[in-house]
Amino acid sequence: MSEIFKGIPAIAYEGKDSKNPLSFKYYDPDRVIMGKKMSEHLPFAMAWWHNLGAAGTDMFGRDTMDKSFGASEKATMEHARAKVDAGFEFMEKLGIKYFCFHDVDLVPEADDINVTNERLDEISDYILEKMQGTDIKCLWGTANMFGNPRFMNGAGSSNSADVYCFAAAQIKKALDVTVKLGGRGYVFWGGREGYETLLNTDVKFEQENIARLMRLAVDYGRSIGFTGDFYIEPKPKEPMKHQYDFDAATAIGFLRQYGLDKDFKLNIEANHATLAGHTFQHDLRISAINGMLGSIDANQGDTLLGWDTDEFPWSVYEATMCMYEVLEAGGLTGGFNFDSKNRRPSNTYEDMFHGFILGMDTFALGLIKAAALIDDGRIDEFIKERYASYKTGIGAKIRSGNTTLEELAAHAADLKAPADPGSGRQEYLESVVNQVLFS
Ligand code: XUL
Ligand code: CO
Repeated sequence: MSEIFKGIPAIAYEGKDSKNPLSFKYYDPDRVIMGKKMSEHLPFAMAWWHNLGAAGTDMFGRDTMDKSFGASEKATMEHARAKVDAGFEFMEKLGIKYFCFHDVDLVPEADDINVTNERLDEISDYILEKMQGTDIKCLWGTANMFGNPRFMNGAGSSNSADVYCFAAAQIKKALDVTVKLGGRGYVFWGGREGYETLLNTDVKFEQENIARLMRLAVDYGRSIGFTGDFYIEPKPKEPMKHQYDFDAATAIGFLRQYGLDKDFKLNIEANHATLAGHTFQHDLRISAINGMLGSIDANQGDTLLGWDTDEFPWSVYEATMCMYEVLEAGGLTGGFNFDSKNRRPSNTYEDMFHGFILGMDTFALGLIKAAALIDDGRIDEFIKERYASYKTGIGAKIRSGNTTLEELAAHAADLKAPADPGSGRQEYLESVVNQVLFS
């Protein structure tokens, strides 16, 4: 098989002073941070759809990039195999150890689902073959239940029982392929699970159906030996006006309501959190404190645009606060999937590498700086001290649950005037972050 990314060498760590665009400045896989190698803290993954599929098309213009990878015609099995070849060469050159896929990223979808499934068998055999002799693994798989017109009214939330069965069929096959490839996780992103108008929607009915489909997926997955985590990937909108898995808190409530919280965690995507009106860090924190921080779709949005731009992450502030949450949570069971794509005008093979180098270096720097913030200790210490009034006296009674409303009221009556809760010191804390980041 001939080289696809000709002239692009294996990308090595050269350090922060290197001017070589095809080198890592911060991602040094064997460097140990807080007792673990960088490569273990940061199980990076390649998203099949963006990296091997997306070719720059937007609402106003067609492809700007050539992602045929040498195949004579796109959307053929020849092209599907060329994508596998390109994907493995790409991951090996970057030292990426994981990939993520939707069923229809791997093969062109046929009109007949049985034909699509045969194609998936063929391509997963080929992927398995390519995995032999490498240490590349599958992070997670998923079914695309949003692209085909049959899903226009939803998949698990569809008004049509037949469409619901097609969703089930795709999930079953995507789980088969995920298990075959040894995937760590399985994702549900409900792109069409929501509504355009409440005038035609029975929300309770739809949510019950989605939960049932997830339960059936868990039961089937466990029956074929899938021991990994299922994930919900929250997103508030786009493509639907309102999506049920709006944000981490909403998805956690849903999972608990339907008894799915033992099998599911969350896959938090930076750009989805910001679309929900949160910071990336917020949705990570909410997931972590509920024991549900599973995996991350690493990207970033644009504050000037109100949609999901899936940019390669380059904000070191965001990556640092992300890694701070991940370190404090004790790590991920999943990994960091670059659900990120090159900008339309960045249309060469080299740009594909620049995107990943940027993303990997940004998270490596975030990891280094988050560890430094924790080591510095001022932030953690400040937070601990801020709640010191709960350590003794009436505060300790509140925390232990050993009090009554009357007792608290009597305490307040004795005090007569409100006590001074103390400064929040936000500006000071922000300056600590800057000092750690730029020293
Ligand atoms: C869409 C998105 C998806 C999921 C997988 O916004 O993030 O690509 O990650 O379906
Ligand atoms: Co995503």
